Amino acid sequence: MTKTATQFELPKLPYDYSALEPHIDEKTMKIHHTKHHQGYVDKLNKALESAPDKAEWSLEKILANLKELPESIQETVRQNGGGHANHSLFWKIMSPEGGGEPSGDLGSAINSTFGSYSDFRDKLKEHATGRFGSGWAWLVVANKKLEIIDTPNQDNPIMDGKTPILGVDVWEHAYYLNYQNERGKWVDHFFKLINWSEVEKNYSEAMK
Ligand code: MN3
Repeated sequence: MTKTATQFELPKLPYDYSALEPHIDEKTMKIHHTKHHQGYVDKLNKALESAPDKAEWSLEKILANLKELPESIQETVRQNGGGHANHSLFWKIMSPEGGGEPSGDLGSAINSTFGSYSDFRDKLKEHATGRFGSGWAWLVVANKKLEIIDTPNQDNPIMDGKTPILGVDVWEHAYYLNYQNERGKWVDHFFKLINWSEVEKNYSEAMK
């Protein structure tokens, strides 16, 4: 994740704001990226001014070691550093050419861990729709094995020693304009956007 000195930066999207239509509308993408994600970055940078000795730390290192930060900023960094990490991953694992099923090592691992791609899809959807309130559902690598989990708020699996390779945002800001209260419908459409080659890269990185 991009960082110059103590400053994290909003990453550019790898596609246009309208590119993920009809699954995500342009207005949702614009607000999500330029207001929500930008807000996390700004608040994270502001909070980290109180921890100049951590200026060289990566975001991953910060999230894995929140307790090492001054207590007064731990919660702010948890929320906004988590928000920055979560969204930076989220944008990259979606693509206008996304969808389909994973192949290669990840495809095999999904089949052997969850039974089949459709069992995987059902289980991720179950976590995404079952998470009460705002949060995320994830495909993670933990102890070299795949797991599906969900987290509250902007918590990132790194905080729990797990490596996220795919995440779906189930905050209302991610889907409300298009899907209103129908989170399950949003998740069904999310599957049509998954950039599996990116997730496969994340998987092989996490298995090293
Ligand atoms: Mn979001």
